[in-house]
Amino acid sequence: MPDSATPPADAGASSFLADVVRGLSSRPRTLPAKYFYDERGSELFDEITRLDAYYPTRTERDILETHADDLVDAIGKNSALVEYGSGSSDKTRILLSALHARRTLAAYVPIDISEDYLLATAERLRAAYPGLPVLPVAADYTRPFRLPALPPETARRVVFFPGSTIGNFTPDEAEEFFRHAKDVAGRGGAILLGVDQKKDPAVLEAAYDDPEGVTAAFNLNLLQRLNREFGADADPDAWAHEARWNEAEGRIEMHLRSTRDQTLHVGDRAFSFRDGETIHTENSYKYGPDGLAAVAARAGLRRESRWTDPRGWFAVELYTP
Ligand code: AVJ
Repeated sequence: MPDSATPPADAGASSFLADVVRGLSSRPRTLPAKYFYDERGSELFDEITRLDAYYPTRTERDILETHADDLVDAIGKNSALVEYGSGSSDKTRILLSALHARRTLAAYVPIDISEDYLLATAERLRAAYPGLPVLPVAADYTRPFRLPALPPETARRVVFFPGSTIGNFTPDEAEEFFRHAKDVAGRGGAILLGVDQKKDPAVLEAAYDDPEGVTAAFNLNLLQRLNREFGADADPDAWAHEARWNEAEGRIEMHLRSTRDQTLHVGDRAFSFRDGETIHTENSYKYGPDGLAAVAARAGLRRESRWTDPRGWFAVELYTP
């Protein structure tokens, strides 16, 4: 992934529209989950992480807090922590506090697509951790990007990918992700990530279809985003949120189900939907205890350590080349 290709300034918007047209033209119809996160979507996701039903964020935080000392040891001395999709760096503060207390971190490199938010967060972190080099990179980490120059004392790079975002990838895509992350980490480096675990489907379905309706609003926001950005004419009342556990694939799927026959106009395109037809908007893969390690092994990575909560609902895992 690290490379020099610089996309043109409007590449973001035009590839979004191209992805939308491609996804709505294909069968089954799909929209890529990465487009959930405009400003409204990011707010809704923040709200999701505070829901009673949505256990992953809270559980991962508990794991990081409980095992902070072990994690600091595993990350090692003079590491540069490179976080993919850092957002508010909220959970990372648990690690940063533990690492900074021992003055053992060489640099923190948050990577995020939303530049304003990233730079504001970087400023707050510099204030919270005086002396820590915070080196933000505004980029889509699924595209080529370049790492900034790291302080000379940097001994290794540790890629941090929390939140079970890896669950949005199919196992093949996750393998591909591991190959790229392995390149970024380099020899002597490591990958530290959070991965949600298989559990009672009732717990999973509740986490993705909360009684408060926040996840439904998050899913529907994708259509409203098309209305805002491309003048589409989606009627939010004509679409229903759906979360299903797909046992065969080991994933929670989110869909938007058309509640009537209708035509959706996006730009100069028209897409017809029958009553009950769905747009598949997200996969959230859940792994068994050794499931992700098997995927990583295909990318030439070895699992060094694994930390989990008492119920085994979520895991934080460390991989090395
Ligand atoms: C941010 C991809 C980890 O899959 O749990 C939350 C996104 N979707 N509720 C997840 C999400 C619906 C979340 N990830």
